[in-house]
Amino acid sequence: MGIEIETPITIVGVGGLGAKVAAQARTKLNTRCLLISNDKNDLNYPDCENMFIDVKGLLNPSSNSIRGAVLGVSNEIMVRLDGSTVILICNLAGNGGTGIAPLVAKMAKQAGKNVISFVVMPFKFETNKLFSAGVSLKRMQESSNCLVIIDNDALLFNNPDLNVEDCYRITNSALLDVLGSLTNGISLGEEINVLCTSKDSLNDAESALKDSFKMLYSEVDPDNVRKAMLYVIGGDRVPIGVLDSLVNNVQKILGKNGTEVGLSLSSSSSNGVRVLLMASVLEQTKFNDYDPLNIIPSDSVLDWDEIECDMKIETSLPRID
Ligand SMILES: Nc1nc2c(ncn2[C@@H]2O[C@H](COP(=O)(O)OP(=O)(O)OP(=O)(O)O)[C@@H](O)[C@H]2O)c(=O)[nH]1
Ligand SMILES: [Mg+2]
Repeated sequence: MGIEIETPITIVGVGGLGAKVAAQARTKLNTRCLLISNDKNDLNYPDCENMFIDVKGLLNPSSNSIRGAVLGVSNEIMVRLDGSTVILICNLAGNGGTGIAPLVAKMAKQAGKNVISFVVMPFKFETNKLFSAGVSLKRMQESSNCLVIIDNDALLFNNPDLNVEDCYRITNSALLDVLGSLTNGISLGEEINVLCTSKDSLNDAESALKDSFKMLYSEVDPDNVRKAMLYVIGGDRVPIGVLDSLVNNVQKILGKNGTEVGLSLSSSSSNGVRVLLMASVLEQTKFNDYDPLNIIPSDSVLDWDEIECDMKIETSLPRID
């Protein structure tokens, strides 16, 4: 069963990508929006509240330093996480996202909110980011009632001809399409949800679905999928027979273990059609391998409960020597 989202909602956008997508989602969901970043340039969106994380004296702060600064203003963040539900949008491919988002998710959970998190994972070639993204993802999962993951790498792997800008546009629209569908009564799975998308504006819905399947296969074992949701953007122009065959194909491929398949249609301003496939899985995804220590259960890791961070301690005590 999908989860119902209680209102009032606060959308929280973390970092550059989080702020960009959250500001657009705010218009779709017509709700309060709070942007949090250690970069002032991310916070220039009208109609959104801002919170600047000041990592004093550092030009290129690490995630741990950003976390230290977040802890310094945690009371203020708690006060601003208003309402019953927090929808958190972040990028785990950047220091801002990995630094701020797991802490905000944890605070929201501790304050008894329903936490719905949308996260973007790095390209595989960003090798220095994979470990940190993997650890942060695990923390986000622990603090979220529902987690939606979109993987830059899976999109690029299947579409190596795309440039980075196109890739960003496609993943960001997929996130916004799913966020927008919430107002049409479409629900999300309680587990980990892997969001896959076709390239934009294909003329053929069936090849768009193939694109999304390719992305899915590079992220999860299809046998682990518990629930699947097909979003056809521009679907109001697709013949009903084609829609029927799309759902049947998903059912044939993923429905072996009684997997439920749902369909959501929405209109599109462009001529083509895009097909998104959201798969709800219980545990195992390719992201588990980003952190080699994942094989150790978290309750056996001594310092797992406290998130690692660097604190700058300012003291006016005189030196004794
Ligand atoms: N899908 C998608 N990925 C993005 C976007 N912007 C950045 N990324 C990914 O995030 C990585 C880091 O880019 P940044 O520009 O630092 O992203 P950011 O959201 O500002 O990250 P922080 O400032 O660290 O929160 C990129 O290499 C991409 O992997 C975007 O608009 N869409
Ligand atoms: Mg940034």
